[in-house]
Amino acid sequence: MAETAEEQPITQRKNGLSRGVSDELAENMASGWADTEADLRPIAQADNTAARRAVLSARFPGERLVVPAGNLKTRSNDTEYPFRAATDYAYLTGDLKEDGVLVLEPVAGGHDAVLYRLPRSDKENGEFWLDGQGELWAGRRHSLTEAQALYGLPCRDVRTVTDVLRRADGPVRVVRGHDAGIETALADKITARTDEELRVFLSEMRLVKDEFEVGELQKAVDSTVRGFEDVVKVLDKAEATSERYIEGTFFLRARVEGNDVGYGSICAAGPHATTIHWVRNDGPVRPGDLLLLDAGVETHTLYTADITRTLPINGTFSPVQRKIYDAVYEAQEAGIAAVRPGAKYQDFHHAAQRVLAEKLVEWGLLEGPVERVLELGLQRRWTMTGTGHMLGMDVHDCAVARREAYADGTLEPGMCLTVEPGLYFQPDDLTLPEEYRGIGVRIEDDILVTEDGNRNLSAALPRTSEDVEAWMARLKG
Ligand SMILES: [Mn+2]
Repeated sequence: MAETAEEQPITQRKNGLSRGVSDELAENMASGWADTEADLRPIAQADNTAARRAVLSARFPGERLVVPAGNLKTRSNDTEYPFRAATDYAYLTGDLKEDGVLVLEPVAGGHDAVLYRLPRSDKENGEFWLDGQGELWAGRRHSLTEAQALYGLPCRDVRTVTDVLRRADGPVRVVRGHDAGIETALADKITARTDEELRVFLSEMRLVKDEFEVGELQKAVDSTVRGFEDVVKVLDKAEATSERYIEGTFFLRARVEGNDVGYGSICAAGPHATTIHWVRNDGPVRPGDLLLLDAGVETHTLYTADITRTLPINGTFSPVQRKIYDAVYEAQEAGIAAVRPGAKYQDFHHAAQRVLAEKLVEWGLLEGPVERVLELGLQRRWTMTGTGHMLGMDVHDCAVARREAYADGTLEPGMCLTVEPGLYFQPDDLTLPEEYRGIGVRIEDDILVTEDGNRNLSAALPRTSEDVEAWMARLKG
């Protein structure tokens, strides 16, 4: 609960600011500040978030639904990790600040949505300047009136929410994993099973993107395309330093045009490209090797791109690099062609895997026939991963959707997924001829399912080996 001057001074703040504060200074700091209340317009997606809340409301009539934003997490001592709002909370409100809680209160005919949020800092009791998270230190927050205008929701002080929820009767569900305080307050009213149903429903809601979301995904992709161009332009600087130069270059674009990167950038030069989740990015960048760059800008509304290109660092593929690259390209073409409304979700995976299995048999790395290879999954020693995943606010979006709705489901217009086949020949794989070892290739694009097929949102980046070389020559020239 809010502390007030009458109850108790703020003494246990981690920055120790309250030590040695005279009454005169306390009184001085409490006043003399201008009223800065602003008249704000609704966020661009206010109508979309309202429509999403209406869908959620219809699924759980008569039940109180609690969706927390999450809290700051300590990195060390008194510093915190950068905050990233919980996806479900951001999806339903558009708000991205810490400590918020969306509550859908059941009423006749649906729900009333209330957004609980931190208000402006209290200046009277010193919170404003004595608390390390007070506005004087951490920056101005929106007032509840401003937040109400922005998000189109009645806003209340979040420091009252646990009491409100504890006092309330009737069934309640909470999205778990983000706010331990809320879960503790509701401990005797919630069950893991019913809460999981809420989480699964929200994940499945996000399978089909609305028009606003598709626009944001395109923005994320467009920024990512520029980030890839930035990287090609500074490859010589990466050669002089390490993969970190590539990571830093892409990150600059992500921070300037978006909120952040949507996931840790994979900047994998040479044999590192065969490590699927290579995020250490501390290796050398050598001419003659390939660079596998898997990165995505996250927009200010938290939609992320997820794109991979595999580039010859010196600008030209060697014959064996080109052979492997062209095979992966052919597999990706087959995968993308299988993305259309009405297709089974797994069709694009099977289409891409078949091409790769054919190539591996053709090169003598696997014994045919191809049908037997596919049946036994023998190609997976070198294809390793699934061929893609849903994409949205989370890079692996809709991750808790039920199998029948996602992996065993059917594609619909508005779904967005990655198609990202690859071949990964480990440097220590003794079953391979030496010339293949240490080569990893992945090509990944972001594909929107449309009414009559699909649209490649990342088509602005070249994909064929010839187009990649021409594009690099132009940027480096
Ligand atoms: Mn991906």
